[in-house]
Amino acid sequence: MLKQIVCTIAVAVTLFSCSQKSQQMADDAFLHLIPKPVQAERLQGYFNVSGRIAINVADGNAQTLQVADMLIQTVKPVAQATLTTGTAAGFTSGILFVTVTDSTLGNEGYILHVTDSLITIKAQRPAGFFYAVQTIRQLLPPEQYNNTSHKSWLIAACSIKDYPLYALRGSMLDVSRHFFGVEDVKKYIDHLAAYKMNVFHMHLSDDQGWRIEIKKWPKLTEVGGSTQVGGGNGGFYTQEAYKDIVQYAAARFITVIPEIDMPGHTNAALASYPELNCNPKDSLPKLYTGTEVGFSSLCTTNEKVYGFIDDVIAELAAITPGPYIHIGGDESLVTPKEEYIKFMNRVQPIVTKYGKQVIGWDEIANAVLQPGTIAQHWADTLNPVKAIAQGAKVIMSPAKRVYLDMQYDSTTKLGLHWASYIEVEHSYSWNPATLVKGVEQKNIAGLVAPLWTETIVTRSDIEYMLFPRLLSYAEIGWSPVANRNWEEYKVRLAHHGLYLKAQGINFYQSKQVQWK
Ligand code: TNX
Repeated sequence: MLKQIVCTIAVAVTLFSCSQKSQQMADDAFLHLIPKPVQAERLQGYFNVSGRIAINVADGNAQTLQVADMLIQTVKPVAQATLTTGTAAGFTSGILFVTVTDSTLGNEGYILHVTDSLITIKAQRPAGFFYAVQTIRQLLPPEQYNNTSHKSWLIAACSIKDYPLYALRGSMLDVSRHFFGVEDVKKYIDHLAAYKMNVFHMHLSDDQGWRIEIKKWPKLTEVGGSTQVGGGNGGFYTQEAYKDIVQYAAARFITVIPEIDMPGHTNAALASYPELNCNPKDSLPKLYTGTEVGFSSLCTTNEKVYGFIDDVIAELAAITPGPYIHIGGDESLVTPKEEYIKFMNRVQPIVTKYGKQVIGWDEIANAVLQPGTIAQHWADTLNPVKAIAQGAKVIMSPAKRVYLDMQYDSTTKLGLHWASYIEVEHSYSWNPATLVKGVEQKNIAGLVAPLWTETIVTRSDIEYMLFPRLLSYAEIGWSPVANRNWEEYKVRLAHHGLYLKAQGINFYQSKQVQWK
């Protein structure tokens, strides 16, 4: 008898402390969202994620149904959710997706209202629902990623209204210096999506490797794709593999921006086809596996080169549903300046002819920019001003703040430091709209953080350079400047470390942050 009573008390105490712990986790989760929402208010109570949950997507939109399905998969360890469509009237318990008209939300904003019985998500467009679901994932406890022993999860009751500051938010992966397969690329895309980024820029060609199949010019990949920095086997994406990546990204509301770098950074192409060189009778340049930059150039005075570019852009445009094609244009140190300008003036219309908007690294501002061309600022602070003077918008990728290949400090083993060391605070504490004189918020299309891969070989290397700085860039791109403050951010980041750990992500445990 006594034993029974003791046992009952013990179970009761365990249950109580268990639920207290769950409540504490839900309270914490609400306080530590990244990127920080525009408005967030805590309400009383908790939504219990367990048992059976009804999910209703009122308008039955196909993309929104896919988003709802992602939520169903997320809660699977603790709850069985079933999906219905049709009228939301009388729906008082479960999860409700409602399409609304509210221009303050734009295409990507959402309203998330959580009570103890009902989660209501409102958005104008499917992307808004997707971002609400990313917020819900952060409101759930970290063990969603690695533990199925819990019987239920709690979400703190709250009211959130949220939408992005900049239209384009994302990251670039250099798949030329080292090649990364489709699975690694999809993982990269997952990371961007989790932090509400919507652009994945693929640096598909450089001196060390050509990575996208072009059917009319097969040697680009057969020869030009056969190696990489350090002399490994390289690799390339077939057009089918690329389409698979594009589709995977699109399901996560991410636009792929493919880049073919030209006229410089083209050794892999030059080594594949004699006619791209100015002296085709000379022996072909050798494949290059080093890390120097600025030594190669397509022959800009050779007509055949423009036919080649037309073929490449035609095939790339046909498999790229997004509105942009990036034509590089950086560090063409051996192309005479006048030739560079003529070249860029000639290549831009090839891109627009195939219905795409041009993006180029900031040097492109020295040419005559076509309407719609965007300059991506990385180093020279006069170039973005020249672009703006021509009516162009700028993507901000300043090397000294957002290059993910920059080392954290002098002890970092991976990466480079030519632009700066970038510790976590340095990655966070700046404002794209005040960094460069003459570049204001209205001139900025967005923020893209590049990961160059001269020294990056494995998925674990990628994670170490991305995390936690990617989160800084996600927040800078999304959250209002007035909501951002390093002292407060580093507390949120410390807590968020639990989520990174639960996912097994190899992240840099900066001493600037008191990790939980
Ligand atoms: C500069 S940024 C480059 C790349 C290098 C990178 C290394 C830019 C447009 N060009 O070719 O990989 O630095 O940090």
